[in-house]
Amino acid sequence: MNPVNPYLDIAPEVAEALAAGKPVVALESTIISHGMPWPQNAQTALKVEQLIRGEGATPATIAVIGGRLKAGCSREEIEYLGRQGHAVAKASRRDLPVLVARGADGACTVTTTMMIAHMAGIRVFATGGIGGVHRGAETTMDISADLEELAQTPVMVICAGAKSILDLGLTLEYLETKGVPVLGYGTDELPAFYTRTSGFRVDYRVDTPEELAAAFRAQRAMGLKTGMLVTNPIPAQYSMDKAVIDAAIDAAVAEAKTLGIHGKETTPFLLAKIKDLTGGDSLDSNIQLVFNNARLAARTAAALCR
Ligand code: PSU
Ligand code: MN
Repeated sequence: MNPVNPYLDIAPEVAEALAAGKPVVALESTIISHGMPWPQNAQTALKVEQLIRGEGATPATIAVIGGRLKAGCSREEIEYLGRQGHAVAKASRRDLPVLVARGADGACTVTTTMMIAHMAGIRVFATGGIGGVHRGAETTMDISADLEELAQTPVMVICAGAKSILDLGLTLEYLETKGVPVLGYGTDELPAFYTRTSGFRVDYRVDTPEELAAAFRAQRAMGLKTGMLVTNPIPAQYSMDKAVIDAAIDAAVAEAKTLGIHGKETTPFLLAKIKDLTGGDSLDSNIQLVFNNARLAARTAAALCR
C-alpha cells in the first residue's frame, strides 16, 4: 500500500524508474475503452507503450481497476480495458470517489489521468485529443473537466490539439483565463487533431523537447500549479482532408443535438459517429497521431530528467 495515497498502485517498473530519476510517460485509458474499437484499442495502447520503451522511457497507462488507482497497467489489464469497452465507466474527477469506494473499474479521461499521474509523481502525459468547450456551450454550459484539471494539476499534456466537435476559439479563451500555457510544437497554430491547422494561434511555438522541458521546469520552480498543454500536429502524411472531416463533424454534432445527447455521453457519441461517417480513415489518423505524441512525450520526459 502506498503510504501517501492508500488507493494508489504504482506499477513496480514505474516506481523504479521514478526512484532512479528516469523518464516516465503517463497514458490515458478512456481512449482504450471508449475511444477506439476492440481489438485496435488494445493493440494501439500496447504499441504506444512499446514505442515509449523504444525511446528509453517507461510507459504508465493509467486506469481504475477494482477500485485501485493504477499508475501503470499490465498487458492483461490493457487487454481487459479494451475488451470491456463501454462496459467500463468513463471516469472523470467526480467519478473517482464512488468508483474507488465500490471497488469498480474506470477508464481514465485526460482529467483523471492527470490527477493520478500527479499523485504518482509523473510529469509528462501523452494522449490524442483533449476535451474542451463544446460548440453551443453558451447555452449548454458543456465545458470539459479537462480544462479545469489543466488549470490546477501540474502535468504536461501532449496532444494533437482538439477536434472541432469543440469550439476551438472558446477553448483557447478558457485556457487563457485559467492561466494554462498552450504551446505549439513546431507550429504557431493550434492543430485540430485530424488536420495540422485550425486558424487559431497558440501562445508560443516551441521546437525541441529541451525547450518544452525548460518551460515546464520554470513553471514548477516558480511554484505555479497549472498544467501545460503541448499541441503537436498530426504528421502531414496522415492528416485528413479538412472538407471531409468537417462534414462528418457537422453531421455528428447535428445528430447529437437532435437526439438530445448530453453530459458525459456527448464526447463518446460524437467520436463514435465521426468514426462511422469517415470509415477506417479517421481511426488510422487517430492511431498515428497518438504514436507521434507518445514519441515526443518520451523525448520530453527524458529532457526533463537531464
Ligand atoms: N477527445 C478526443 N478523443 C478522446 C477524448 C476526447 O478527441 O478520446 C476523451 C478523452 O479521454 C478526454 C475525454 O479526456 O474524452 C473528454 O470527455 P468530456 O468531453 O466528456 O470531458
Ligand atoms: Mn461535457
